[in-house]
Amino acid sequence: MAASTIKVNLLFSIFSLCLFVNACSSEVLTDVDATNSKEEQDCGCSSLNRENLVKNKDEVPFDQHPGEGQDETSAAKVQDARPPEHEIGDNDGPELNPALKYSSEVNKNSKRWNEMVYIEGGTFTMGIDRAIIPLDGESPSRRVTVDSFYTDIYETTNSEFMRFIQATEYLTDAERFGDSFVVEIALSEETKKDIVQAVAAAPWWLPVKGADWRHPEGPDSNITKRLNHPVTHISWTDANEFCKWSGKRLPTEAEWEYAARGGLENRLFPWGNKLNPNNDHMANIWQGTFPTTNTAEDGYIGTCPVNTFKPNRFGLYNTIGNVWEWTSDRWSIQHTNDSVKNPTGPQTGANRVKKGGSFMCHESYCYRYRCAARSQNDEESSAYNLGVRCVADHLPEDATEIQHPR
Ligand SMILES: [Ca+2]
Ligand SMILES: [Ca+2]
Repeated sequence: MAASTIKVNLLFSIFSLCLFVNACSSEVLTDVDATNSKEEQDCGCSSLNRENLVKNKDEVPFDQHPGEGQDETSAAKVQDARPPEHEIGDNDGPELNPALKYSSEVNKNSKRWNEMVYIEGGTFTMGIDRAIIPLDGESPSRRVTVDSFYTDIYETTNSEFMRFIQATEYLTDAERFGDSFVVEIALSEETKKDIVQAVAAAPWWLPVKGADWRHPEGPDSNITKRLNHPVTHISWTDANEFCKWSGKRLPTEAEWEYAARGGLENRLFPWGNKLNPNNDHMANIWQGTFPTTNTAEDGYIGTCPVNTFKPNRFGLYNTIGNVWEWTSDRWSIQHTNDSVKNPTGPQTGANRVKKGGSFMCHESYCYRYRCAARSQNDEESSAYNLGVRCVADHLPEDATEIQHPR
């Protein structure tokens, strides 16, 4: 073969190789782009502070407003999206309107949701090595040891929070600022018509005047039939004050994750890796198309009673989903690979870690209903899907200890 032919063949081979590599690179780039866009398609609940508001919600692109420009079916779903009223059960205590009526008599008769379970300390794998949302600092996985503690088995209910307010006359941050964040599809037309601001990064979140723990969907809503649902619209500061008043404290992120994992190592969810084992719904999240249509296949459009769905192996309900839960840790996405004992997070930083995801989480926008997932808000932020679960070093006097079979 002539030298010139060999040279041509060699050049052709190199050219082909380049094409192949380039094609592979493009594929990789496409994947990366897809991953990034998934991250960018955020539910926006970490952006919920009052500084992120744009002045005119109509400046937000038209197609980002849920309910607008939708077909008739979607629009109907949007209109139906307010949580249905739940009938009061035998365990819910007397019918009352907590917005109007506070008396020691009421509290004496209302069911307590104050059960705690003892969590024996131990070492577990915290975080995940192959982060699903890397920007949240889910990785690396690391061995973490926590001491024994008690934890509430339920998210804090409206009725438990009402006891705190009645005893202390504490004013929550949402009440102090006069507003809190609610997702647009949960609002009545009456409430929506006066709102002129939106969250720039997530226009389906609106600041609603008069939204607070007693009025989850704004001034024309109440919690009368939701006393056994998790309290919402409480800031980190409110959550911290409530836990202290209860003789408890906020969990560290490590304690929260240790308890949520229930002794199962390296699983996505508290019950394993499959979201709906045996076609059972295990948590209250979002089914359908976010943010316009929630088909509520799990039974709930909004919050659910705190004892819904199966508890994990430690006896905890709804760690994943229903409402996000505050922790005491400040936010950072840098973690050491080293084994650590009782980590408490960084010493400085404006934001605090929240865990577990909420009824607003959908895989396409906010795949954060996982044990290793995490997000953050500043200490004064409050929202429609953010609550708390307290822990304690010693069992408080009025708490009931539950022995949960493992
Ligand atoms: Ca749901
Ligand atoms: Ca939860």
